[in-house]
Amino acid sequence: MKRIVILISGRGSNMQALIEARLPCAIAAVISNDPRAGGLAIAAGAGIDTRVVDHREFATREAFDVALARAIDAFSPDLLVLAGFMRILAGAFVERYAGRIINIHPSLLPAFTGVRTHRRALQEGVRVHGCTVHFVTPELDHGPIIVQAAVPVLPADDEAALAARVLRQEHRVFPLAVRWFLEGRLSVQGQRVLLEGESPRAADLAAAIVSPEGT
Ligand code: NHR
Ligand code: GAR
Repeated sequence: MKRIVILISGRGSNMQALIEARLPCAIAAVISNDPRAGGLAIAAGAGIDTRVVDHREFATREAFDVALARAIDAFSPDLLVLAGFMRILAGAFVERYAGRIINIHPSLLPAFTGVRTHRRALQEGVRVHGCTVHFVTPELDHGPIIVQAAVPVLPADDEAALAARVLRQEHRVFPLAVRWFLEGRLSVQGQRVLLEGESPRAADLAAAIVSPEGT
């Protein structure tokens, strides 16, 4: 059975969605860079090993990355999953797990890389927003895209309302993408991700994912 390690920084609702999806893998550990992350208690409650590598205890980003890699490697994961992880990782860290790190980002990449995506989407007046699951590469938020889900931006939306609508989609597509990885169905060709065995029926499914769920 494949092993995954999940990295979090906060609430951990995406991590929880992965736990509840009963994926065909062992969740070897949940690791947070912040000891206050609410997700740590959720993971512990589910019987999963937890660790904290507090970035504030390190003088440099490189030293943090090295300590984080050491904590991760103790669990020898096949896949590293960033679920609301809020620290930028240097190229050397990413290369160590090349092709084996995926992230969920709260925008339709390549729009709105970085943080505070919902606020910026509202400011820019976009009509469609969403989330992206992608492979992590050294260039921030620019790795090959595995799956996206779109939602409408409604006139009355504030940041919280829009974030909540996007989050519901995150909880649907993130377990789906991790499952595809675990099943060995994903391959990367340049910047494109191919899903093995994608049938016309699967194309219907993809269409359902990108169709707005309403409000
Ligand atoms: N690292 C690499 N090399 N490549 C990616 O694609 C990465 C990554 C690390 C994290 C997640 C990403 C997101 O989904 C992610 C993708 C944090 C920041 C950030 O600015 C930006 C993007 C992401 C995560 N972090 C600040 C920092 O100084 C701290 C911000 C804060 O604590 O609020 O590291 O959005
Ligand atoms: C999620 O919306 C995730 O996409 C986003 O933070 C939230 C974490 O929620 N990630 C980032 O912004 C990464 N920079 P969660 O802790 O409940 O999963």
